[in-house]
Amino acid sequence: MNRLTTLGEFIVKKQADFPYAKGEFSSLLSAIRLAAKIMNSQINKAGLVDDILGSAGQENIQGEEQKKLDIYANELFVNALKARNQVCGIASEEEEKLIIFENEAGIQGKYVVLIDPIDGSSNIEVNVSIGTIFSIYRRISPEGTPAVREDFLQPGRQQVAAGYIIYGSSTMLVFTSGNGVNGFTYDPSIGVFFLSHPNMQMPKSGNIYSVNEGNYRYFSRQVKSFIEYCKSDINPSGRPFTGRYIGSMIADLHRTFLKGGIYMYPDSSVAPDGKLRLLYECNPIAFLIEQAGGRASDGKTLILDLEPSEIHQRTPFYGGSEELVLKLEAMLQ
Ligand code: P6P
Repeated sequence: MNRLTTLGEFIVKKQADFPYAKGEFSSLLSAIRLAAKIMNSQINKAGLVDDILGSAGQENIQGEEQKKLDIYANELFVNALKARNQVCGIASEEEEKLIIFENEAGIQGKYVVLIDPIDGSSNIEVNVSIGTIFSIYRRISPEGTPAVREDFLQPGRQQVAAGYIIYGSSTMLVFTSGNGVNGFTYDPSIGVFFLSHPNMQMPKSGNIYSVNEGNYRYFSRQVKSFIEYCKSDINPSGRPFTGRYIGSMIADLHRTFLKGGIYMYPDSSVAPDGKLRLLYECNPIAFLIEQAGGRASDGKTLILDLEPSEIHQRTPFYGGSEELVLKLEAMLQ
């Protein structure tokens, strides 16, 4: 049997590549790894465990109905990260306000983590892949003091690490710490993530476009033109692209990483800033896409260069194969 590398071994082996490699960072990643394993077990039996499935009967900051699993995942990741004393604060899609750790260990934490605990949660009941997205920055405020808003409002280019967990036909953890993207597949029989997708590379082009065409009538003329381009025979493939839209960003983007193409959540007349959140959805995904050789922008500016102003702000998002995102940007001019 070929020697498989576990996530733990990978972190140790690559320790020198990690920023500020004094072990805090690997401890932080191992907290995420632990929470991912627990989430995996809960999601895989969600249909059987009625206290996990279904609506929590309340809304999150986005005004979206919170699913019980959203709340469960939020508490799980927050507690797992808090327990490691490397984190001085957390921003979560499920929390209106920032979570600032003011205890002695918390104020010494060097990192802030921004997280979408369960993205695509509306798909829980229909057994479609869902995901967790995380983004990690080194704080800019002085250690020994409570984290402040500015620690969380750094441009995506400042991230020290980012990743996602996809709970699908298999559970995978895909992350970057600025030296390429690596994918680890979970073996639940022994509770270990194994390196299965080393050095993931985004195909430079592709023939899959991913957008909710139910919103077509609300898109700008230029976005409509690009969608028509994808459906025509004048694109480089000489034939209409394949349309694939799962409605779970992580599932759509994981396919894009492996097969190429473009995932789009445009601005529209009914959603002038689009729907996706900049800090804990678009920035981490854009970091991964750029590290894998792809491109992610809001149609004009690279996502990682946007200057955040609000924790829960939204942005139009176009990400995937560089050739297709460049073509879209040209058509949006
Ligand atoms: P729509 C899920 O809520 C999400 O944030 C992404 O995971 C997904 O791609 C998108 O929204 C789906 O939104 O408006 O197409 O249903």
